[in-house]
Amino acid sequence: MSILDIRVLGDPVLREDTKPIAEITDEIRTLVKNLFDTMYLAKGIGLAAPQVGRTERVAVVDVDDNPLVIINPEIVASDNKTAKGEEGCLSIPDVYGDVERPARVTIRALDIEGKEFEIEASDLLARCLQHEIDHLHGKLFLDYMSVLKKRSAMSKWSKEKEKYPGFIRRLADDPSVSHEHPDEEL
Ligand code: K1U
Ligand code: ZN
Repeated sequence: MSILDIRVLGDPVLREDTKPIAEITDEIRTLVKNLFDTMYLAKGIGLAAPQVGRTERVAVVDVDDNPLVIINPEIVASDNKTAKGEEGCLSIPDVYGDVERPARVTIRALDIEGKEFEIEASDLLARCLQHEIDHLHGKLFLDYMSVLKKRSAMSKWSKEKEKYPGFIRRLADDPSVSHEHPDEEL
C-alpha cells in the first residue's frame, strides 16, 4: 500500500489541465490503487490525479461503498435542475462551502480495463463526480462561490495553509488522519 502526499491549494498542479490516458499501463493501475489507498486514509469520497501531483486524466470516487475509477471522463448530459450542497476538498482541508451544480449528470468514461461505460448519477454521487471532473480540468469548488463567500473561505485558508509547507499535505504527519485499523480504534 502506498499513501501519496496530497497537494494543497497554491500548488500550480491543481490549476493545470490533465492529459487523456491513451493506454492503461501498469503505471496507471498502480496510480489508481494508490489513489484509492490515499482517498480512504484521508476519509474522502473522491480523489483526482492532480491532487497527488499527477497530470493523467483519472480520478477515483467511492460514495456509499461503490468504488469507481473514471479514466478520461466526460459529462455527456446534465440536468437543467440544480441542487445546492456543501463541498469539501482534500486539497483545501477544513474549508467548506455550498456549491450549486446540476442535480443529475451522465458521465462517460473508461474503467480500469479500458472498457467504456456510462453512469447516470444524482445526489452526492453526481456532486462528487462533477467535483472530480473539475479537478481534471484545473477547477476547484471555490471557483463557484460568490465573491463574499470565497473571500471568507480564503481568509480561513490563509491560516490553515501554514500547516502545509511547500503546498504538501503529508497524511503521515496529519493529526486528523487515523492510521489505526478501524477495529483497533476503540
Ligand atoms: O476531491 C476531493 O477533494 C475529495 C472530496 C470530494 C467531495 C466531497 C464533498 C462533495 C463533493 C466532493 C472529499 O471527499 S472532501 C471530504 C469530505 O468533506 C466529505 C466526505 C464525505 C461526504 C461529504 C464530504
Ligand atoms: Zn477536491
